[in-house]
Amino acid sequence: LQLTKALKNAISNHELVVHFQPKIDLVTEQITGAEALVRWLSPEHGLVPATIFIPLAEQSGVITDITHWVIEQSVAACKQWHQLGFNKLSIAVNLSAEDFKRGNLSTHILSALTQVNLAAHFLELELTESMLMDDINYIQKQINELRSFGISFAIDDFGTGYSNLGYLAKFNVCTLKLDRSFVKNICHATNELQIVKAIIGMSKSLSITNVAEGIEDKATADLLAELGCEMGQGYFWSKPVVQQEFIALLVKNS
Ligand code: G
Ligand code: G
Ligand code: NA
Ligand code: MN
Repeated sequence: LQLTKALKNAISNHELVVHFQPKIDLVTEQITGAEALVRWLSPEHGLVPATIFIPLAEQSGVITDITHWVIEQSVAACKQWHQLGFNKLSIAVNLSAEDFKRGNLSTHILSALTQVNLAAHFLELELTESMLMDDINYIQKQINELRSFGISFAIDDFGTGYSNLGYLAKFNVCTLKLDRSFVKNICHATNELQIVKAIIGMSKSLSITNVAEGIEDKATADLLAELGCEMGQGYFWSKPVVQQEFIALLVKNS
């Protein structure tokens, strides 16, 4: 309860920071974009993990403001990369189901893009499988609208939800992010390897791009590249970092 109260003032008190984790092309090893991950440094409670405060934000409704703020920060950061010459990079932002329950998500996204003059196709929105399950029509309508503006969508943590594969046909997703619970074991566990192989195979036949999450070593990165996975993310390259550090990574990587 105390935490929820403190969270309500976190934006106006400048306690939130967006970190960026690079997404890597597994063939060229170039940075192709980043995922935005919000951090809360509370003066009273210290660094509160997102796994703790995002659910609180969802329950209390503060998530709407947090999402809008994260999107504004993220498109501004992406615009800055472009201005520095890294003008192909994209930015991915996580959404909560709650974000679709107020009517003005797409208005906010469009105005954030307009404000910094960034083309919509540089923004990708990450959804979880469960979000496509409940209230399917309601959310699908907004997804279709956002898609008509050129925004792309990724399914996050793929394989850990109920995996009703019907939505893959219905939603025409561009990207599946392989959950790190599978990815971390592929070099040692046959079952995980076969699951990842099957997801990559299915994705190829549906023209869906794969991003493997949670890559922590070279052997895993190499094996995924060999299996035909296009992109990767993980501590092997970088943890999520602040904008200045991310720009330093871009310079080093170029
Ligand atoms: O990096 P990390 O431990 O913070 O992420 C933990 C969880 O919090 C992940 O599931 C991630 O998707 C979620 N998360 C991080 N940032 C955001 C955000 O800006 N919005 C939403 N909805 N979830 C986020
Ligand atoms: O949005 P999502 O649920 O995918 O959030 C990604 C989570 O995974 C975040 O908490 C992020 O900090 C974390 N993460 C990113 N790369 C790695 C990694 O290589 N290993 C581990 N253990 N976690 C990672
Ligand atoms: Na994510
Ligand atoms: Mn994930």
